[in-house]
Amino acid sequence: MSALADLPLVASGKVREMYDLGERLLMVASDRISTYDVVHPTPIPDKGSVLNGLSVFWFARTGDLVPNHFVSATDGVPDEVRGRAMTVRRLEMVPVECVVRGYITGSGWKDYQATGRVAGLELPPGLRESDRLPEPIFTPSTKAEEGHDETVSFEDAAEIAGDRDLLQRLRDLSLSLYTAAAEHAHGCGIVLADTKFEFGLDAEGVLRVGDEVLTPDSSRFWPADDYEPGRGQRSFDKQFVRDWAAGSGWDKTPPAPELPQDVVADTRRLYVEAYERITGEAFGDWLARVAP
Ligand code: Q0Z
Repeated sequence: MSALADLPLVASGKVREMYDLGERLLMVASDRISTYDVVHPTPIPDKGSVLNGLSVFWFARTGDLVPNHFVSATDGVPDEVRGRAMTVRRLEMVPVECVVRGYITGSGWKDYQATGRVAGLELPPGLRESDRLPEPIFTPSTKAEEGHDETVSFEDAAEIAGDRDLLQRLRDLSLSLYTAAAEHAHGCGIVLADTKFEFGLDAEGVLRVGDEVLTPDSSRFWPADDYEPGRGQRSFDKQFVRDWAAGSGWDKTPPAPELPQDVVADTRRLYVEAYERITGEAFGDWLARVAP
């Protein structure tokens, strides 16, 4: 098995990396954590394995609904990153972020307050922050300059994708993935408020969902037992980091501060709890299942 250091790096994000395996790609999730878009110097042990394990779970669970890029969490995965990496098919990515919102929060809430609409979609009057929407909505976005995504209308996204029929398919697939996942998560005591998918075409022209899916880094997970509309919700995974950051005097500009060990330990527990609630599997069993 090749060592990670010998593989060509093809892309890197704030908290993960992608490597070239020839025919396939290797997607590696790190233990890094960001708040307010800034990565902390302190890792959260096992965060990468939790997120990767969740993506693997969802790819298996939704593969009959929507084809995806997942190949293996073991074959071709270097020993040193087992648990937090998967091999995937290469796709030609569609340059549109496929956001689905079931609840009104974040930038969607801001846009709704200013205009009564999100992504050009008219929403009912009188919604409160964090309210559940009458039905999930597709609010595509595009990568803007500063890495910050900009919500666009369906028509603008269709223009960017270069194909209106393709965007219609992306919308339908995104809504069906979100609906299936939100229903499953709700049964596990987690509100899946919103999420983001990325799609691409494989070598045979088959449309597949790629990237990570339905993780706390690509979605908002809220604990269902303290869900209450009319205010912002606590994040399932980052509540301790954000609470600590708010009381620390950090002004949310880089560099992010080191995290205290109790915040690290509490946050690790929340990630593991998210994995176990969603998958119904002990987190240790996931690690053992993919161990070299
Ligand atoms: C995903 C990203 C990451 C940094 C490219 N199956 C695929 N085929 C071709 N390209 C991609 C995928 Cl998933 C692809 N990204 C996002 C992921 C690190 C950036 F792990 N960029």
